[in-house]
Amino acid sequence: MDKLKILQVEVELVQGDITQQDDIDVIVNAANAQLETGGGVAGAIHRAAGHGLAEECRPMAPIKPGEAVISSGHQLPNPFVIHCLGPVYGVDQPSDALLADCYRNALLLADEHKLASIAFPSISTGAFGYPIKPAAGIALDTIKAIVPSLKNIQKIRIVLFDQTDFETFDKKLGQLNI
Ligand code: AR6
Repeated sequence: MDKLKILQVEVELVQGDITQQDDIDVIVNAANAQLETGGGVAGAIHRAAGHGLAEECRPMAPIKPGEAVISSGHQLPNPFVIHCLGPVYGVDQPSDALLADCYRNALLLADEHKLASIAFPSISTGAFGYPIKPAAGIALDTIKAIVPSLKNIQKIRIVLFDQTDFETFDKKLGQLNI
């Protein structure tokens, strides 16, 4: 299952690159606390957006684990970027609650800005070491719990870079009790 409707919101999974989601209003960055370019998904987003993104973000840094801030998308195809700091697994505690905060805060921030569509990467499961299986469960459970509070968002996409990560999320989506 790679698509599911929860109330008014379509939740979908795709395998691909978060910087190439040109039908989406806001993409989420798995950022570092300083909102600097960094590696992984953050590096890809900053490269695609151009230098203006880091410049705009500088005054908003540092952010804390679980926090989300919004910027414009610069040269990305998306008008906005939401930057979330995921927990470093086993270091920022409780990691599960902090990871859930990322998804919840990003969704609420996008909804406050009256955006209709949002795309997430798998936050914290790269350099920050969060195991993909529990991370997928937290991401999808948090989305399910927050959907009834959303007024504007109609599409939530999760973009998985790796095929195996896609399969893990796909299985969890199939297990979500709607
Ligand atoms: N599109 C979608 N997903 C991607 C892409 C992409 N272009 N590139 C990587 N991924 P990570 P974290 C996946 O390490 O664990 C950075 O250096 C990747 O396969 O980007 O939250 C920051 O500056 C993985 O599943 O984020 C921070 O210091 C997922 O994105 C730190 O890493 C997250 O991997 C954040 O670590």
